[in-house]
Amino acid sequence: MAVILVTVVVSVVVVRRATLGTVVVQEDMLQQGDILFVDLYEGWSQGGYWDHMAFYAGGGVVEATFNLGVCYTPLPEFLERDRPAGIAVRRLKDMPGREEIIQKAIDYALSEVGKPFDFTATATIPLKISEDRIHCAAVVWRAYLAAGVDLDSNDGPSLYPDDIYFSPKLEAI
Ligand SMILES: [Ca+2]
Repeated sequence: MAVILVTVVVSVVVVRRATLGTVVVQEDMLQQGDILFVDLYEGWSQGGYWDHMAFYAGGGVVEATFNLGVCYTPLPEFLERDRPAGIAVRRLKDMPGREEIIQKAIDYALSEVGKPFDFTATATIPLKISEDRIHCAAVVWRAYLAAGVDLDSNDGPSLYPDDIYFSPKLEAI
């Protein structure tokens, strides 16, 4: 029984790692509107694989952290801070009006800078109902929603980074 259990657990871990591949991020591979997902090795997310995520606005990311709220962080600083974290990048698929959608999302994300952190993300379940307090997944979700694109792949009142990662409207780069 123990052997079976261990085999199952190992299989699950292998599948997760194989499925959610990470990349070495360099600025010249990114486009504005890309979404960066961060897997911290000692990550605290209990609701999925990814612990943190951010919106690439060109030169840096708009992100929400529990100590700064919504902020703009230069890309090198963002990449260096959590090293050696695993990072994946996803991008809005080709769709009608894609350029306008991304521009609206950028404008909205930047307009969110300065808002306080939504502690539902660290307390229990990251909710998406607050417009005044924003957590990391909500930064990205609200930006694209303002442009008419809902990236929450499973709907509901909660919003984990994984919910957005698995959106069929995004593709890996
Ligand atoms: Ca959801």
